[in-house]
Amino acid sequence: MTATQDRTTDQNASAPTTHQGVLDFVAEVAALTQPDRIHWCTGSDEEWTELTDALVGTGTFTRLDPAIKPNSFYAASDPIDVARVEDRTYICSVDEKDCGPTNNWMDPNEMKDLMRGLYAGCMKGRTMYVIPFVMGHLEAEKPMFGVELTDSAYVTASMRVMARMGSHVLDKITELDAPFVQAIHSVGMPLAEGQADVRWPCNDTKYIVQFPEERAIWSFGSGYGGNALLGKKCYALRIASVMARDEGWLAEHMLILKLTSPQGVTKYVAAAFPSACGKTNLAMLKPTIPGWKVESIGDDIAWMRIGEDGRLWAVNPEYGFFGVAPGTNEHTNPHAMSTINKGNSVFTNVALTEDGDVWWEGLENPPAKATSWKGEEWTPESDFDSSHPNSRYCTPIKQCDILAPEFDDPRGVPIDAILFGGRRKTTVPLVFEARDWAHGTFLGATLSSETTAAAVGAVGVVRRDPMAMLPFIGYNAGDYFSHWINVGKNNDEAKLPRIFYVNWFRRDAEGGFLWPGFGENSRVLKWVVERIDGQAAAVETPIGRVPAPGSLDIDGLDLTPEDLEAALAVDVDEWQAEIPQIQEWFEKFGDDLPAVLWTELDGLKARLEAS
Ligand code: GTP
Ligand code: SPV
Ligand code: MN
Repeated sequence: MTATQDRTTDQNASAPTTHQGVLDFVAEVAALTQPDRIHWCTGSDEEWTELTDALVGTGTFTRLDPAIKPNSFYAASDPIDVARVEDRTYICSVDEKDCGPTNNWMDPNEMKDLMRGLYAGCMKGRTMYVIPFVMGHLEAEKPMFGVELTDSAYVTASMRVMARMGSHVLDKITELDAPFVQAIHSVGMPLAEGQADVRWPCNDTKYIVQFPEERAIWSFGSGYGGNALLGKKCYALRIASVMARDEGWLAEHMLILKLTSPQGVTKYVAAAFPSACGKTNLAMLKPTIPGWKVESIGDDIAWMRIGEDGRLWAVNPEYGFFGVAPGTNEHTNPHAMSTINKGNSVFTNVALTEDGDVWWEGLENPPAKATSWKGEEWTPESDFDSSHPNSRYCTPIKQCDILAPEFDDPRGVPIDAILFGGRRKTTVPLVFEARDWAHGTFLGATLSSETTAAAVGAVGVVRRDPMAMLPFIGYNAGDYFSHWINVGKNNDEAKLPRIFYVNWFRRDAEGGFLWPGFGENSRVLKWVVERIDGQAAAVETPIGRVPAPGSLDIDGLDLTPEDLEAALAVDVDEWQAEIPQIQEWFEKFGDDLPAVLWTELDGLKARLEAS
């Protein structure tokens, strides 16, 4: 039996599964989209070679010099397909109210009619890849399966890096007769007989649609990561957040790291920062303070459940890093550099150098000449960037030399601290601590950040991005806040993580960063764990507890006392100005906003007035 079938043959007879749900799903989607061939992915090395060879053949991939980056590839997208498309992303719950005021909604039947029209014959001339995958561990108590059907070899290759996938997963789905998330993806560019393909097929019309009740995902028109690798944002955040609401756990846009002190004390930290606001960099941080060690567990998504011991246990459901390239270098993120330098990676929308390597803004040693992501000749003197600001590397997590062994533990790790944070030029201090879980939930619910190139649209505009989940909450955000509040209410708070808020991005009057960031953020992590262990002092302010003078370790740091003070300052006037914005934000949710959050806002108002 070969893994690739002609669609006209009896599909089910030669399919590598007897799982009726999978067979029906594949047959139905094939009948609608009419691919020329169906390929059941095995996940083998041979398959990877075939896929990447084919992608090189069509010009989608350029092979990098194996002596520099073995088994690695360069891709440049269509300039209309570079980031997540939030205005084209829908939560099609049966009841509009369940989608809430922060998501786009359409009646699920109406959406399906519309999308069936787009899907009809959309895979003609192409291969439909069947990707059986599992988010999280295959040995989890309840493995979280999915099957993505896609007509993109680029997506298939990327999914192999980002998720556990292949024959062993399909076998497990079959053996357990397990339910799975149905995920359909098409680039939306059928090929007529004899029509040559383009390097980056996509469609001007894009839809990224979640059907939460059915646990189904329909994506059309884009080949870009978050829109097309459906295990990631669509499943592990949007659909999983709905499952988490129903089953009492949390699916969050968070990194997970392990921090070990010079005394050998280990803590686990999860942190939610909006897209392109520093999760990957913090997850792989190389501490500048002597004796401290960071190991990575995840850089983008955390699934967290209350364990039998009452603590909050987190796993990273992914298998790779899909990281922002620009700004990554040997100083800012040496561990990311060594991970990608081991090869087996895909680079999208960066620059291609003449010696068969990749380059991007912020990387050391700019080449004298390169091809920009748009295919133009680029030199260091060019007045345009070589790489798109949301260009990405896609690389196996197993190659990370500081991967914590706990990554392979299906139970995950018990979280000691949760950090919320965003990009704010003003107002928000470097770090402060919440008083309790409800206050921490308030900090998360009011998280604000300047928009980035990770989503199509304006960059640098301050918006509320609750828990860094604004684009990813698969249901009513008011209910999501209640869910967070209930996690605190229904459990022993003393065993739950302590909640902090950080801002690496505050600026001075000249526009420079007040805090050096990156490896120096280890100083903030140290303060956080010393707070948990009752060792570091804090002062109460109207917004929460900030480091007491002298409690933040700045030994050896080239930072003036004035800059440190400015980085930590709580300016009452700036915070007063936030109040009406938070008020307006909360009003969006009407009765769905948990009353405790209004109480928290009243408390903040009163404390600011009294100060
Ligand atoms: P997504 O993958 O989009 O969810 O993003 P992320 O949160 O993982 O963001 P990432 O760590 O990739 O950082 C995005 C950008 O912020 C990169 O250009 C980094 O160089 C920059 N950055 C990260 N940490 C810091 C920091 O501590 N200080 C400053 N100034 N910039 C940072
Ligand atoms: C993000 O935008 O938050 C990402 C990149 O992590 S993507 O997977 O493309 O959404
Ligand atoms: Mn992300």
